[in-house]
Amino acid sequence: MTHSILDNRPALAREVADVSEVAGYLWQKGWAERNGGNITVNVTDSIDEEIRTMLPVSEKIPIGRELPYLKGTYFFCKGTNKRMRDLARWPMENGSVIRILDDCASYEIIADKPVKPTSELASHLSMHNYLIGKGSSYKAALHTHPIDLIAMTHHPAFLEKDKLTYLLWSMIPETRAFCPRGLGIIPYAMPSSFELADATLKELEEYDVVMWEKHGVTAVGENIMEAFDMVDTLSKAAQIYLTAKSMGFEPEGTTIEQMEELKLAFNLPK
Ligand code: 2HA
Ligand code: ZN
Repeated sequence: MTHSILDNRPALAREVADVSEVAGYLWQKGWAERNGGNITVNVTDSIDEEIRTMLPVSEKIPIGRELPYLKGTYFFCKGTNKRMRDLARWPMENGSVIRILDDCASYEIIADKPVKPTSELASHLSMHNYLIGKGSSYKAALHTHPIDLIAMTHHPAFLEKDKLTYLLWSMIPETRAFCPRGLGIIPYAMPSSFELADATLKELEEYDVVMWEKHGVTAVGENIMEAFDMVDTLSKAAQIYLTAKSMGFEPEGTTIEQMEELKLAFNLPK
């Protein structure tokens, strides 16, 4: 019988179970080819004293930058080069808990196995650092590769600020209500780069979901389900647009007046 740090820790086990559930959805949606996409969740609130003093299963690993608000925090992270569909079934073999060390610039891995975190760790941890710094209650960051939304970023017209936001909002009212801050656009940048991480942070000031041009979507939320729901809602709107186009017409979209009405009814920010 092998032991897991999830044993007798229902709160942490629940966090990891939610990540596995979302990982399965990402695979089923066709958004997670091979090792595509990554998830990190700030699980510090579910960490007990025993884990705080637990010996790591890795060396100290540099993050590559200093992130002052992350001192003493813990994250569950998908492993680099691991598949979402495997994370769904065997979360502790395809993901791990990391402890950010007191220098705020390095981390170590805590049981069960020394699974090294995602290649996008720098951008994920930078996002968490930013969120904690501004007092946000958001704990989850999701990066995934939705086919429809990525396809749209291959058209320059859709890369103009808020063009996609209004188009997708106008496809079905739920999009406006459940993705109320819209969709930020980040010009193409090298995957895993600090350039991409910093551009993402800047857009998070205004949006909860950002498109990485010709690459994917990154979303932050209170928890992983919420982050997933926002991307799912946007992808649904994109599907409606594409379905109308494939039927040979330009979808009409809800009017500015109808959107204003929703804004008032739901008390939306934009
Ligand atoms: O983790 O999606 O952007 C694989 C990726 C990198
Ligand atoms: Zn990616």
